[in-house]
Amino acid sequence: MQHLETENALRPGSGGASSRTRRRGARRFSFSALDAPAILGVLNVTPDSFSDGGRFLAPAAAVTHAREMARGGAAVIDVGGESTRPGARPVGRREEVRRVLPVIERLAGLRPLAIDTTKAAVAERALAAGAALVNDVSGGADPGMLPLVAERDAAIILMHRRGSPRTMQRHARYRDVVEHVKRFLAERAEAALRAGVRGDAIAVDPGLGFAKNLGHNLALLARLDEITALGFPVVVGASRKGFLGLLLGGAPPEERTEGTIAASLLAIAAGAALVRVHDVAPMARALRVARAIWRVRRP
Ligand code: HH2
Repeated sequence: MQHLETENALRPGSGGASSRTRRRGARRFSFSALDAPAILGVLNVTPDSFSDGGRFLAPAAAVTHAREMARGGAAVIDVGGESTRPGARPVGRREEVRRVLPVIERLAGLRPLAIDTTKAAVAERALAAGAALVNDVSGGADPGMLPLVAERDAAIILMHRRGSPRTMQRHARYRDVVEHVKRFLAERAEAALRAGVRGDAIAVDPGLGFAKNLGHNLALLARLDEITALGFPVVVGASRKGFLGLLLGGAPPEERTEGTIAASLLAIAAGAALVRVHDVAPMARALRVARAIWRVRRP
């Protein structure tokens, strides 16, 4: 599996910043070079994440967990220093950098690293320290984010959400959630291309649980093919989310692994390229079985 490409491997016509503006020798991430479908392992370096808050706040614990996820089958590790759960308190830029930077520095080279942030200033430090992707749950809302990603020749995951973690559940109202999310993601991907981000460095994500109720989450999963039809790799993050708890009679986050795997596999069957999960090893085992079956059906 090859994740990182050299400058020379850029496919002609894939768009992006001119080679003059790219940092020389920068290692690059291409979604097209991923052995998709693949797993994005979640590493929350936070005290308050909804399912694993506080477990990986110490850098040593975070690094150990990242290594476990890499061994378990994660193709990419997603490092985050700010919880986005409904009601979460915002974290200042300095504190976010303080949490993630030591971890990114120690993990550089293990797997391609994503920095899960909405702040361009945090992304800048993380990219300089070795991250190759930005995972932006705001879809690149910070005016500095898309130009930064283009200038650093990095990759970006553009997610749909409405409002902030404190207000988002108030915004869970749509005439047609799939149409709305699709239009938003198409517009943000266009904005990324216009800013100079390479075409094969852009992925989109419907943002399960972000200003979405149970019906919205199910509609997005059931009609995911409408999102994959945009032509960009699709990332899906169902892992341990509240809607799974609702479907499982109020099961707490630690009892949502099977639900996560079911939702993630169905997302992959509908064309998702990456699934973002906490429980990497069980997900990877399920994916191996599914892949064996799909290989026979579609050689
Ligand atoms: N979900 C969460 C955080 N980042 N990124 C993408 N691309 N897609 C998602 O669905 C997504 C995401 C929320 O999950 P988690 O990181 O486990 O919780 P918290 O935000 O409380 O840290």
